[in-house]
Amino acid sequence: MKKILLILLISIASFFSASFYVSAATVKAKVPYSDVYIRKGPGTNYDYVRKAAVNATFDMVSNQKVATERGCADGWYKVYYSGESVGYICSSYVTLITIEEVHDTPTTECEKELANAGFPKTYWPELCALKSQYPNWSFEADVNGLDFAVAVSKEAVGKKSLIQTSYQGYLSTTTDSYDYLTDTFVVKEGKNWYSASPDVVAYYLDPRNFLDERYIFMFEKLSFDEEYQTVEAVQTVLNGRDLAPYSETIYTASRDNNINAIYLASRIRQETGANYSSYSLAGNAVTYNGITYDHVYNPYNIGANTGAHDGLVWAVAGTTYLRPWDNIPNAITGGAQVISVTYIAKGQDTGYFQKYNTSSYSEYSTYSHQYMTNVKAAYSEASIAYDGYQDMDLLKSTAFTFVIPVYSNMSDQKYSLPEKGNPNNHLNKLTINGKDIKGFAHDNYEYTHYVSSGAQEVRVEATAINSKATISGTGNIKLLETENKIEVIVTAENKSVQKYTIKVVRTDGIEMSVKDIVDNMNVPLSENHMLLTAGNTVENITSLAQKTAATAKVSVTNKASGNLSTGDVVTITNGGDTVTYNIVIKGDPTGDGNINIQDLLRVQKFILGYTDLNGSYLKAGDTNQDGIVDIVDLLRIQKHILGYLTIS
Ligand SMILES: [Ca+2]
Ligand SMILES: [Ca+2]
Repeated sequence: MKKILLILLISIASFFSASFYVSAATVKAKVPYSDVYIRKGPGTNYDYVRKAAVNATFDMVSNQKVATERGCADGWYKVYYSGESVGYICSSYVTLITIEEVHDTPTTECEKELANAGFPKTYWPELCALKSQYPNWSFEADVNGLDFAVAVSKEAVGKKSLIQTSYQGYLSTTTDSYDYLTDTFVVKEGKNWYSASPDVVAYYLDPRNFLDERYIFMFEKLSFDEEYQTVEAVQTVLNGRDLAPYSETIYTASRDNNINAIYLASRIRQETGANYSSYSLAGNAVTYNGITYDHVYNPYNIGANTGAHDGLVWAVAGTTYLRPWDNIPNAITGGAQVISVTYIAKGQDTGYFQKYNTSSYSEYSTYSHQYMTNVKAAYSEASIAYDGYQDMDLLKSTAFTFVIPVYSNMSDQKYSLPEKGNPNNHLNKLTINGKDIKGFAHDNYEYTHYVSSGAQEVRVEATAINSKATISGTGNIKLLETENKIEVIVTAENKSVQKYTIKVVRTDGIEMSVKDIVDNMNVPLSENHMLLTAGNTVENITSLAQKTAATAKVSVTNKASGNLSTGDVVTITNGGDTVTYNIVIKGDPTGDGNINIQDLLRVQKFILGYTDLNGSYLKAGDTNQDGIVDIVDLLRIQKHILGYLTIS
């Protein structure tokens, strides 16, 4: 669907400007359920293309239903997904929502109220929809003045925002969280808690993603209200759970500490399931300061910094808040005191603010003193509380107050969840003309490669670390310029892209350093020694160098031509660059260029301690380059002389 967004920008002088957005309302299909399929046609006889994410909204081809071919008697909606692709969703699972195109100037009473309260325009459509459905609800803006991008960066570091998920695209790829080379993520807590990616943090931090009747409860103001917070409501939240018999205790603790009772029960359910199978409720024994407590409980996991056991230690590590918590009622009531005194009374008086301390009236530093690390904790608790209210039929009748943060510099679009796939877009191999490119590293993205001025093409090949990543830009590539830029593009499963650039320079060689030339010659080096096999000559070393760089000059001390010997010194010059190498002919410790009986005797004497070998001559005696000259080298020289092997 093409929307026409007409933007008139009027600027009057340099200090005044105004903008107006004009557009019609659009209807979208929202899928508030899990496991709903988008299919290729209007019937269950068609394949599905994918599942819709819970609460995903889709642009509609038409808001008229299409008759079913099989299943879904109510008919199907034809929708756009992934941009322009078209699919069908069973209308039974769809709620039609009207999105008023955002405009700058409030027009309705509701918008005027919200604007006056400090809500920017991007909050209006959904809050007004809620207001019309639930007239008793009220919304307060907490305009915190925090830059949204800064808030994301502060909440996405270290262990502040953790997630359990099978979607690797949701995980952080910072160096302390992920190793591209091995494609492994670092467990930050427990068995499978990982750091969430900044995009995921942005999604959960953006209040506009949760302005629906279920998830808005993360912003519910958490003070006690006897009008609707009853023992029965607590029982509803804990229905079927082991702690249901403690509903009265939870209710009383809430009332006495001015905490929302339904929220308190939701917190217990979120942290422990409110079941004895939880480590924190099983009545495990804890020894602290030499004292053993046989049964310890912590239904809120307070102080569980690196795991549930820490919470049990905290539960006996002091006498405040009714500790030690060696029985469930004390643990329930003492924990309520902690939450009340240290969070709600200090300005973190919503589930959201307890997870993300961005409250402008918090007594603790922004981004610190956060109850949970789970990036979704407030979201999950909101869902539990909502179910409780709904089961008690309290949604319409109750005058809930929601305190919703407003950040500075939020984008006009809500921040959305990232792609789910693996994020690895790195290479583990990059070759040019069949050889590893010089200086290859998976995180080195720029290379220079020299070829002779007559070269017509190069062959570039690459493999990615993760098998689900795709690579483009490889193959036989024609060289049309002096400098040719080759871009190898790696696209990860999650669609993130990494570019590796190879500059291929056709040259007669004058720009090349001697080191580059020697690298291209493919001669093994050991520090400043060139390790050669017997039979190499001044001419062929010169020719090798000049094949890479025609301008290279090669000279050998006291030798104009012919066989090279151990002990020769070769000087290579190109442009202004000069490097000198010591020649080692492997198996020639005598330095005459041949491998013969003299070399055998020289090594034998060295092993027996009758003579010494140094520098190039010692390296020449170490025919297998294992760092020592020993009987193995002696035998290799012997076999070489006898023709059983060739030292190479
Ligand atoms: Ca020799
Ligand atoms: Ca050796």
